[in-house]
Amino acid sequence: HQLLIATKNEGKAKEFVELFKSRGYQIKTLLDFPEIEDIEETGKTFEENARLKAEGIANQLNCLVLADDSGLKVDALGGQPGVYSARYAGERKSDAANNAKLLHELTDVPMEERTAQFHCTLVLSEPGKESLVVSGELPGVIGRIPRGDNGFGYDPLFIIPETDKTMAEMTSEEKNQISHRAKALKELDKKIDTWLGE
Ligand code: ITT
Repeated sequence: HQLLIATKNEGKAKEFVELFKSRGYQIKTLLDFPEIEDIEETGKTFEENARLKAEGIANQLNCLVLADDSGLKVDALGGQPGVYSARYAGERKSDAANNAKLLHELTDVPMEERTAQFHCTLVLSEPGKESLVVSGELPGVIGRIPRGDNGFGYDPLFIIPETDKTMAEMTSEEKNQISHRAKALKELDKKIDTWLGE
């Protein structure tokens, strides 16, 4: 099967290529189609935004499309930045700017209250068919200084308490064993064959 991942995020794209290696799909991403315009993420939930991306691109290109809408939910911030994770510090700001803003917002919050979850919702879509929706979450703690150079986004601040490593201090193999994205993909694995046959 050929599968188009409706993402322009290089960090996500790299992870999906690795995650799908063992699954026997030919993967392309929107980085291979620079002429396709950005889909505006006007939804209020991860599912709404993932649907906008998956269904919008599937209808445009008439093919099988997977979209990922993901983000960081911080308990002390009432679940923010959530669906706004990519643009927390403003439109087209860097990951470093988003991380700096998060650290600033949490300045007075002690370590035991810095709990958070990474969330990932995946929507698989094909024109004329009800989309398939799955999600995965990963709990962690937001550190006080960024650590590590791997991964992307908030990975340098997201500590996995069991290992005391941030996600950016893990290898991509380690991250792909435990991540919110990997968990959502495992849910997709359980349902995809039935859905494709419908
Ligand atoms: P696409 O819509 O093109 O896929 P995007 O970056 O805009 O790219 P989202 O709207 O889903 O994607 O925003 C996800 C943001 O959440 C992302 O930019 C990161 O800041 C954060 N994020 C999601 N998954 C992450 C991960 O595995 N590690 C670190 N940060 C992550």
